[in-house]
Amino acid sequence: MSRRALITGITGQDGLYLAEHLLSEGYDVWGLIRGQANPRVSRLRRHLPDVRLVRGDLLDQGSLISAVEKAAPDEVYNLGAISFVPMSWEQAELTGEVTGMGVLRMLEAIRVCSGVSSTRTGAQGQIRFYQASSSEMFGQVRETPQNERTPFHPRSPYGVAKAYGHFLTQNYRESYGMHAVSGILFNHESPRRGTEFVTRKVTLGAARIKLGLADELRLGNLEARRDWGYAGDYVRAMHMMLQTPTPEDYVIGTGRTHTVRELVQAAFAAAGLDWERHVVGDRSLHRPAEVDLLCADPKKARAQLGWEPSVSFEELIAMMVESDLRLLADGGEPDQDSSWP
Ligand code: NDP
Ligand code: GDR
Repeated sequence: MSRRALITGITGQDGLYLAEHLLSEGYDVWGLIRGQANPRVSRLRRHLPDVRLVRGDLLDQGSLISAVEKAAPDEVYNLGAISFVPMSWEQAELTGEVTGMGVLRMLEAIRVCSGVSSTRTGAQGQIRFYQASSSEMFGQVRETPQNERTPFHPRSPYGVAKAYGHFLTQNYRESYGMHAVSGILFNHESPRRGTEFVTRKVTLGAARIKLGLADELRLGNLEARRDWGYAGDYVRAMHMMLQTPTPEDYVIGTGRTHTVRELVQAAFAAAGLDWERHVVGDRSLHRPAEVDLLCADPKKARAQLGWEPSVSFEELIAMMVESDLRLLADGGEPDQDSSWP
């Protein structure tokens, strides 16, 4: 019988790549979808008709228990979250509920459905759990590069909520013997990245300017540094983490860091443009507290999982610019259903 996976956040960037990867590995893939008429669900159905859908919401404990009962998964990947950092200041409570408490509700759903308690710990054949932890937990970094032992100092309500989910995942592993792991993933991007995140905003902006659809691009802090990799590579790591005999947490990133300015230079150069003629600084896009520098130390993942990134920063940005040029030249709209490459 094929193995079964349940993915929360399946309509997001990572959800789709992970579903594709697990289907290619022979999994029976289930996706948790929320809302009554969520437009992203039709896009998902069209791209991946083989994924089975189950309704539920990370805000609703009962719905998660029902979803786990119905899908009867061997593995649960908790990717659902409010993931846009600036939104977490505007809706801090909601971010805490979805991105933080959502982890508790998902772990509880698994615990209850598996009959695990403080006196009956997990055994062979239990449901394995992956939590989408984030490099945002390192925040104001204590050391560079950051590894699995680097202390956390989150700088946004999003980062704080992710730290809660991270420690809770560890705690359920230690309290109940659950096979629960956290992947501390650094920024990962793709042509499917949401248009609110800086890489996609820049590649789309450069493509619009190149095609004469816009003249300027407004951006916030150009000096922040991030370790940007390709989402397709990172979902392979999620799967690998759940296949190890003992559950452990892993840092996933490239080990290289670039400024937002370098990202802009690379994207505009790929479109054959001079960025300084078009990019305008906008103070209103700066954050109340910034994460200045992130750079992964992925040695543990390389040594224990054999994981390596396959796409360089320059290749990633060129791929995204090319995809956005094609999309806009074909008359596509980035946020519409039909536009997911
Ligand atoms: P996206 O923002 O693209 O996707 C977020 C997903 O969460 C969507 O499918 C959304 O569904 C779902 N979601 C939102 N609210 C709820 C809710 N109340 N109940 C159930 N599902 C909900 O994120 P990514 O794919 O980029 O990231 C996946 C995960 O990895 C997230 O947890 C993110 O925080 C984390 N992460 C991402 C990194 C990155 O660089 N991409 C790096 C490190 C961590 P809907 O369509 O219904 O809105
Ligand atoms: P981040 O990604 O906050 O790292 O979180 P984002 O792409 O939003 O920002 C990266 C950096 O770029 C700077 N920046 C801008 N950002 C946006 N969005 N828009 C702008 O106009 C802009 N100008 C400059 C930001 O200040 C920041 O320093 C992402 C998300 O996917 C999280 O869910 C995930 O956990 C982390 O990556 C790892």
